[in-house]
Amino acid sequence: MLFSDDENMIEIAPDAFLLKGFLLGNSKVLLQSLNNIFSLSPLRNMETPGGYRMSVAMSNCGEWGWVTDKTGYRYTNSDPVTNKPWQPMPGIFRQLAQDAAERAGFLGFEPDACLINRYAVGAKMSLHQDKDEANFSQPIVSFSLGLPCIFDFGGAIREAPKIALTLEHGDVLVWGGKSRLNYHGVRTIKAGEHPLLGPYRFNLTFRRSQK
Ligand code: MD6
Ligand code: FE
Repeated sequence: MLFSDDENMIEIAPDAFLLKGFLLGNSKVLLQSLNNIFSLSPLRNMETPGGYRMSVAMSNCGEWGWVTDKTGYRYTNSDPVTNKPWQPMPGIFRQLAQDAAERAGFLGFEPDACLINRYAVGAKMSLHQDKDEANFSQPIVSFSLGLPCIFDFGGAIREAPKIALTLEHGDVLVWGGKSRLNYHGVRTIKAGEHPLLGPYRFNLTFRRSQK
């Protein structure tokens, strides 16, 4: 089903919205752009400051990219694997992210970073806050493609109660304002095969990382 405002936008918390099926109709063009990015800035499993290898493989596009290594989490304007700038953010990515933000009531979203996460079956992302940005005034827009996941959305402290959302191919989450620093995580991806994306879940997270 294609996106229609009223039925498919669910407020999950103050200033946090799930836009069911928002990307349907753009899957193929998104996948083409992703494959182009991966050919130039390959997916890699980065190392956490604690010395663990992440189960999620990552790349970035846009002016700034999120990275982690032994020395910590940060945004860089070049890819540490290739030592070249990150690939530009495709126009269709920016447009869809801005449109989704606007639907959710956030006008003037200007993302300068797009983190691309690829989850193989068995991968997960532990509960965390997104707080490496220099700018919390803009929302985060997050695209889900491929296999579904269960996404835990909590509160401002780690111990706060969580709601479990199923995120499916084509869904977009937009959150900012009062929810911008809420804890969240992705539970272990279950075995499956998506017709377009294979045995993977992809997540694209758009942010304003700099002032
Ligand atoms: C994911 N997403 O969905 C991981 N963070 O794979 C995130 O960590 C995330 O979806 C901030 C805002 C939206 C998100
Ligand atoms: Fe996050």
